[in-house]
Amino acid sequence: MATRFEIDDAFIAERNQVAKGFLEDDYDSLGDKLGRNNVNIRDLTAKAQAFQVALPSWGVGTGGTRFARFPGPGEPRNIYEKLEDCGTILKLVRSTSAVSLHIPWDKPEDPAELRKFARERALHFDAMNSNTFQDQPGQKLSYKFGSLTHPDSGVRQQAVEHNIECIETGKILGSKSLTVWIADGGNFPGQIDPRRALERYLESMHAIYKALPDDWNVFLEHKLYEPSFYSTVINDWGTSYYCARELGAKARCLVDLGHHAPNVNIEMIVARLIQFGKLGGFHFNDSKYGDDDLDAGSIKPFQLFLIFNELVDAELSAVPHFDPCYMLDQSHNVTDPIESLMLSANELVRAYVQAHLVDRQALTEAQEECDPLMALAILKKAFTTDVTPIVALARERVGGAIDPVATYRSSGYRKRKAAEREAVRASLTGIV
Ligand code: RM4
Ligand code: MN
Ligand code: MN
Repeated sequence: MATRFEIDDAFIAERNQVAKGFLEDDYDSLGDKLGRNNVNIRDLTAKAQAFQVALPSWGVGTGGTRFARFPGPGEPRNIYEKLEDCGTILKLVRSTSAVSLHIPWDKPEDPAELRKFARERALHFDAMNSNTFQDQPGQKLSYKFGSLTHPDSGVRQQAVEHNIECIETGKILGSKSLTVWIADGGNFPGQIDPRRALERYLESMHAIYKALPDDWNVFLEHKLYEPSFYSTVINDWGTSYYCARELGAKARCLVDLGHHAPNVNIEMIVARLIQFGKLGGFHFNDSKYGDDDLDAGSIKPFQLFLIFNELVDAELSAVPHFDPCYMLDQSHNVTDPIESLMLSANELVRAYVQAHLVDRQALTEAQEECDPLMALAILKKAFTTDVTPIVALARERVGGAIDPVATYRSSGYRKRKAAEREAVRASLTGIV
C-alpha cells in the first residue's frame, strides 16, 4: 500500500503547546479543589489513562437511515482504510486501541495480514460481530424470516456456520469474543411462536458456544424491536440473561444503550447484570426515541454517568467476574465519523472519571439513613464537576491531543484522505 497521509506525533505536540499552559492552570486549580475533598487528581488522571473503548469498524464510514445516506469526502473504502482512520482516532485520543469488526462487512481476505497492519498502528481486535440480518451476494438461503431461530433448520445451520466462521477469523486476528445480535422476530402478531423461537435460538447458540475457545466469551445482545416491528426473539435483558445462564460461563449479556424502550432505567439493568455475574459488555451510543445510534453522551449525559456510577462501584468493590468490554456502536449520518468517535470516547472517559468522584461512603450513609435528597446531591456533585482538564491532560501526557477535534481539523486529514481515496459511489440507503 502506497504511503498515505498520517497525523504525526510532532504535529500533535506542536498543537498542544498552544493550549498546554492554560490547561495546566485549570488542572492545578481543579486539583486543589478536589484535594479539599481528599480526592487525589493524579489517581483520577491515571484512571482516565487506563480507560479504553473499542471502535466499531462500521462506525468510521458515514452511516445512513432507511431514507438516505449522504457519504462524506474521503470515506474509507475497505477495512485497511477503516483501520487507518481508527489509527488516527487512537493517535489523537489514546483511549481507543481496539477495533470491533463486523463480518462480512469487514471480512478480511487475509486475517493474519490485517492483524499485522493493525499492530503497526498500535491497534488490536475486540469482539467479532456476526451478521445474519442481511443476505449476502451468493448466499444459499435467505434470512428474510430469521436466522438462528428460522423455522427451516437449513437456515439455522447456515447462520450457526457463519458465527463459527467469525470465531475462526477472530482467532487469527487475536480477538477473544463474539457478539451475537439477531434480527429475528415478527412484524405481526402470530407470525412467530415466542417459545418455539427461543428454543431454536438456544439450540443454535449451543452449537456456536461449543465452537468457542476456552479463553473466549460470547456476548448476547438484546433489542426490543427493529427491523422487526412487533416482536423480537431476544427482546430484553431478562431473556438475554436467561439464555446466557443456559449456555454457560462463557456466555454473557451485552447492553446496547439504544436497545431499550424510552425511559427504561438502563443503569438498573447494568446493576442487575453485574450482580448476577453476567455483564459482558456494552455498545455505547445515545438515543432519543429508539436505536438512534447517536453519539455517546449527546442526549442523556446524566444517564451515561449513572451507568458509569454502577460500573465504577463494581470496579471499586472488586465484584467477581466483572470485566466488561466497552465498545461504541454508532451511526454517523451528519457528522465526520472520526470527529464523532473522538468526542464519544471523550464523553465515556468523562463519565468514568466523574463516577470516580462519587463519595461512596457518604452515599452509603445517605442510603442507610433514608436520606434521598442527600443521596441525589452526592451523585449530582460528582456529575456537575467539570473534569475536562483531567481528561485532556490524561490524553496529552501519553501523546494525545488536548483538543482532538481542533487538532484533527487543522491537520487537514479529511481533505488529504478525500484526495487519496477516490469517492465511493453514493449508495441510496444506509444500513446502520
Ligand atoms: C444492531 C445492533 C448490532 C449492530 C447492528 C448494525 O441494531 O446494534 O450491534 O451490529 O445494529
Ligand atoms: Mn449494537
Ligand atoms: Mn443497534
